Amino acid sequence: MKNRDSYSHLRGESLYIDDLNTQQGTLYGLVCDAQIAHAKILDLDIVKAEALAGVVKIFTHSDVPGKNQIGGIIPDEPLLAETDIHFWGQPIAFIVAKSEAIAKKARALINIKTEALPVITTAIEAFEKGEFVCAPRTFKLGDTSKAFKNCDYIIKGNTFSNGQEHLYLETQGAYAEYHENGKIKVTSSTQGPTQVQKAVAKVLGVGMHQVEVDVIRLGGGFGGKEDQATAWAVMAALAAKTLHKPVKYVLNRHDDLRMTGKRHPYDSSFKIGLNKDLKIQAFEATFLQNSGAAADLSPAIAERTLFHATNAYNIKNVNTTVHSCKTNLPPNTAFRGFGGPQGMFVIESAIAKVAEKLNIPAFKIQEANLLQDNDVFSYGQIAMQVEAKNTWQSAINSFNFESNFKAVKKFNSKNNGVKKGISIMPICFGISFTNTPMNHARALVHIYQDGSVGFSTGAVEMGQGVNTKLQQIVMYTFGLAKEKIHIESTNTTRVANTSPSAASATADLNGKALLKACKALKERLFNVASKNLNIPDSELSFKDGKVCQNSKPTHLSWEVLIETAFLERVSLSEKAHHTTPKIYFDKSKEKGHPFAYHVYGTAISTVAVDCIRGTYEIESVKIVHDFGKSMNLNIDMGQVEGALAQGIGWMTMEEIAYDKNGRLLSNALSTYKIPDIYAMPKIIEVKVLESDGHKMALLKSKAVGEPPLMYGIGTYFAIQNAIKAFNNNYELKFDAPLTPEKVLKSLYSNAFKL
Ligand code: LUZ
Ligand code: MOS
Repeated sequence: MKNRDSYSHLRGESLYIDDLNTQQGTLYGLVCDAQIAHAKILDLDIVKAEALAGVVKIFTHSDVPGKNQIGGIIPDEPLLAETDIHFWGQPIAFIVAKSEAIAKKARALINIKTEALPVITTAIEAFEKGEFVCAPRTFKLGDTSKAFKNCDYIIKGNTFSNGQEHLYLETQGAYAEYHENGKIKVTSSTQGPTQVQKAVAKVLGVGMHQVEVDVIRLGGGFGGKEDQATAWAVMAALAAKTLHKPVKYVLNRHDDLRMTGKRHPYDSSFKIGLNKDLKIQAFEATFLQNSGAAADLSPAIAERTLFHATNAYNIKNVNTTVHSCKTNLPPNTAFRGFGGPQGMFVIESAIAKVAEKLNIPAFKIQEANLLQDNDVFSYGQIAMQVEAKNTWQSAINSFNFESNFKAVKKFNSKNNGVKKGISIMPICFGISFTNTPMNHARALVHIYQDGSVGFSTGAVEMGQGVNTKLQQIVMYTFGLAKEKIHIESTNTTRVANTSPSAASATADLNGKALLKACKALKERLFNVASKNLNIPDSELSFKDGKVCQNSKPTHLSWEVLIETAFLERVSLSEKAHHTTPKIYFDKSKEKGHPFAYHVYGTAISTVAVDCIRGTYEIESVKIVHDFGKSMNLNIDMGQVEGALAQGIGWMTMEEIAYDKNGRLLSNALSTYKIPDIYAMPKIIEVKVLESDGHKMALLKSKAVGEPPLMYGIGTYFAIQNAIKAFNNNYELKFDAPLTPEKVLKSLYSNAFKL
């Protein structure tokens, strides 16, 4: 089945916040944010701005009736600044006016006097000064000190991976309405409707039952709207509640880029020890996460870095620590992979460094250490149904790795102007929210008396295709065509207390709840059919709108069955609740079984570097991916390709830059380069691993949203290998993104030493 939204997307009919028909009297919001990264607020003068014709009210922290607090994990983030400013772009006041243009004029009239304080922009500096948003975490397995004593080779190194801008096509935004009895309805572009509801209630000082949050769909989220859609929705709600008017606030791109957090930059160091047989004996790493000015999701993201610090390798002695360092940048946040990619970049760098020292290709070390069944992760989970070697071997065979590797060598021996590089990138990604209590979901299904079906879940459609997969569940269970099924918007009054759509787990969690509700209805309807047809339940099924006996259609249609059930006063509605079984994690020991399962895969990347210009082309990325039993290969392939593009962007070209005062320099698409069609590999080939899937995945169709992003890490190392082929004096550096500027410098670094 095609993505159910593709038709309306193509015709421009899909609705986003900015497309909603605004009601008469709608007012427009705009944030006035800090133009300094760290300061004391001495005076906030809004008099002139508020006097401007068309300005209705300017809200500051003192207008908040409840708590001026939106921090999710840790309450350390005011909605509107009070006495201090902690990052450039921090919201200080919320202007509400009759038009966006008036609000913008008013913003220029607000006068803020500040006293500058010292600014920290890097994790290293924050670490040295002891500035953190939360306590460090350490995962340990075995005894690294002891293991290092017996290693034949020990290598140390440092790495840096930069942040990444989400660049969802739809910027952040919300539309808030005042309803009777003081109820507030917010339509929000959020991955987490319940988080928005909770924060609105807290800031307004009302119960969550007074707040309804509705989500139609998102024009992309990528993690950027897991936590950071909240502030704007809360501000719009605050204004709607106070003014009894509808209030709309959609950020323009500049404001969005400046005010929102991004993927966390990481400064890391590693120590790795191997024996002559290339088996990794010990691995230590320290991760300095640049958390920004408030915790946001940083503690959870830090944790996932540790979970993925050994990627798809079995290492028996591990000691990894992460520090969440407090800087004066916008609070960094969830981004596809959620700290996992940052962790995996470090172990891959460590392996590449060892390979350089031993003068062997990195794949020999990777291959010698791949994870197998019954290996133990550093966090105590025992690896089962491991597909690391299967995807690796399948990639090597299907894509003729050995002959391609030789061909690259041969090419390089004959060409000087262009050098090629090849690399292999295995992945292993844990599926489940690492915070066990978040792994639950609910669904609500109504069969209407004419036989049509409407359903709701807590899943948010953000382009990933979850609504299509959910619709498939209903189609399969009831044997109905898609036209018979309507999926409702995600709404907190229909499905409550939801976890955000995140962690690649949305289809698994919500789909399993939906399947359960549909199955309960199916059983009930089988009873009705069995009585009316005089056929045992066990012989019944639904197909093509008919009740079937032993798979052959009977005279009884779905519509007549539903009408009969209705007249017999059988309930045609059902809700269900799903929680992931078995998972747990004990933070006091940092051990447990946090993931339902893992997703595996292997990518082979080939690049060609222009050794005069430093530019490069990614010739191909060929992947064997572990989809399980994919329930929709069109959608899943789209996820793999999209994630790969995003991973390549992060590793090779997307360069976030702040100046030393904490001002974002890469503040537009002219200064922040994201991959376009020309940056994409000329060939992308994705092969499906033949496997059994996993019973904890929806219909054994494994989660697919985040894992393939990490294939992009392979291109970093392929480019390095090409540089090395040109300049044998080059020493590998781990400083992502590997932009053409950096490539050019590397091609000639130490090259002409006498
Ligand atoms: N969000 C979250 C996530 O709250 N917890 C997670 O474990 C997670 N993992 C990946 C992406 N988002
Ligand atoms: Mo996410 S990084 O799954 O919101």
